[in-house]
Amino acid sequence: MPKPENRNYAFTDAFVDELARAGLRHVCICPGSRSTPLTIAFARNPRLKAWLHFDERSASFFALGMARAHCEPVAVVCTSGTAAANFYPAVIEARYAGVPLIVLTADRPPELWEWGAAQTIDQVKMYGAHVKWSATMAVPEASADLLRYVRATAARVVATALESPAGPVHVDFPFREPLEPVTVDADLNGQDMAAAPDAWRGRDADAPYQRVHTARRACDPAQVGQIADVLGNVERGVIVCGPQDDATLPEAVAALAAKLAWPVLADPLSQARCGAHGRRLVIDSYDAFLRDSALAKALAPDAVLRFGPIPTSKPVLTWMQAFREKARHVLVQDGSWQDPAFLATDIVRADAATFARDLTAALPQASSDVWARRWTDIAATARRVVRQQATSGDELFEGRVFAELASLLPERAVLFAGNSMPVRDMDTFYPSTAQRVRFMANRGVNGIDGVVSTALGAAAALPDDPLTLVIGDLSFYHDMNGLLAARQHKLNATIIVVNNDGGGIFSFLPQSAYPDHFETFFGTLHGMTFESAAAQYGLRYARADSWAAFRDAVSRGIKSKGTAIIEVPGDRAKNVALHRRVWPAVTEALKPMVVDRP
Ligand SMILES: Cc1ncc(C[n+]2csc(CCOP(=O)(O)OP(=O)(O)O)c2C)c(N)n1
Ligand SMILES: [Mg+2]
Repeated sequence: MPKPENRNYAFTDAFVDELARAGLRHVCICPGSRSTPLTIAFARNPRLKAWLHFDERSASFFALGMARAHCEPVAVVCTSGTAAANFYPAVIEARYAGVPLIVLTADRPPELWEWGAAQTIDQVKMYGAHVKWSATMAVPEASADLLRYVRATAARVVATALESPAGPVHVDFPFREPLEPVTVDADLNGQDMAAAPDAWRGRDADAPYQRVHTARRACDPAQVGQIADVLGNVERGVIVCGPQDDATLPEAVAALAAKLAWPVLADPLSQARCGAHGRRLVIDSYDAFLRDSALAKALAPDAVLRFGPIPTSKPVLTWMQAFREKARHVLVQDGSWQDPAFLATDIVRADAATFARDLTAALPQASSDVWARRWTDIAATARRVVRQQATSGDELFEGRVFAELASLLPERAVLFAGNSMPVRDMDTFYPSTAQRVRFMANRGVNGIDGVVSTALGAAAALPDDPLTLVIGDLSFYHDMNGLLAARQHKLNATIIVVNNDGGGIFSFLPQSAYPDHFETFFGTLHGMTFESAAAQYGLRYARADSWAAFRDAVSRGIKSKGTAIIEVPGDRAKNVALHRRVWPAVTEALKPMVVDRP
């Protein structure tokens, strides 16, 4: 490391050096003056890639998308004032989705707080309970002791962000002037750098200042044995997998399901629905068939083993609630608590994949698979009917987007679903396939904000895996600023905007029965189309007026370099009717399969 020019750079060079030693590879930087010591320290560190963004809200969601795609920390830097407040929505999503985001805000020094200094707000613990740790740094001094504190803080920031449950960490940096890298001899006078090389240059051989050894939580064998005793005797059990990003979980769950002979209700976002792992017991069409009350009753479980958050599908939750009195409900969750309906009778605080493997080893092989076969037979019929319903005729039915994508996406695709209807339609209409597809969405707090940026961050993180985003028009509009990153960073992505001219989801809700206010405040007709938005950001554009045009545009989008926007015109009222046509067709087809519980 070169000698720092002044006390600010002694701090920031050491901090950034230590973040890199702890494994940080990417930082998103927004322009500003007060943040100059951080910006320049990041820009000149050869081990880090800096991504420039103009808009802090988009920058922080982009960083969130990168962190989520890589399952590793990503940093984001801004100046003081409202710039830092623009990070807030992404910080909240990171907190609830368990994403390791490192938020670095520059600040005025304490003597200027609350004295009318420009661009100065209270940044001490400004993200409240939404970060795992918030540190306000000491004002920089160039001494060995303070640099050891800086290095240890950086190590702690990375470890804290990653420790389960992963999440955001905030560090506020008050800087006095000069902010630029001008040499100030007096700052470094009296310092014998050779006497404290660990502080000034970091530990030898690129070793981190502090290596943090964090264990994955596991249950002890006696606890695993107890749960194996309970579940091993149950025939009518199900495994339910909610949204999660651990790529090793699907295989572990497949082995566990095979041992128990239980079906696996796999949310696409659990990563267990599609892929090369064993999918024999994976149930994909539950959202359609658990709506049928006769069938739901006939399939009442005696035990539920649930991994992670509640799945997207409302019918699954309703079904679990309906039989809560009778079913032992084991919830495996590491870190956060994921039980909004208070269903759990047993809670396992352990890493999910580790526990799944330990439990598999402790269980005897189930003797019968009659129960599991019932589920897989029902699912196969339901899947066929759902597909038939979605793809018959040539209306531009929103759910069909996902049925079509299942045949269009290549191996190693990334499919990002916007909140509102896209994430729900993905659950209902994307079948289980052998293709490895990484499913993503911002399901921490289900915001329709920042979705374009999060998806583009994931595209930046995974440049070899073609990314497709399906997003509603309001959500797309909300983060059009985020499109700049696609051009600026030459990202490859296919963005499918389902433009039903407003909030389509509200037509499914009871508010739709109040016509005096519905269209104005919930339907929110806006009349926009997005060809000119694509032009503004220099992106390719296609309007899909037919399914043939859709397939053609998506295939071209996936194969071509750059980012394409494909607009699919929707009709909110028709969309509700088409969705509501699917469920009775499924019920009708499954009637012969309803066998009452003996
Ligand atoms: C930041 C934020 N604001 C408001 C909401 C409430 N909300 C949920 S869905 C929705 C409508 C979304 O419309 P669109 O993106 O077009 O999707 P569609 O419902 O048409 O599928 C709104 C406003 C939210 N989830 N997040
Ligand atoms: Mg819409």
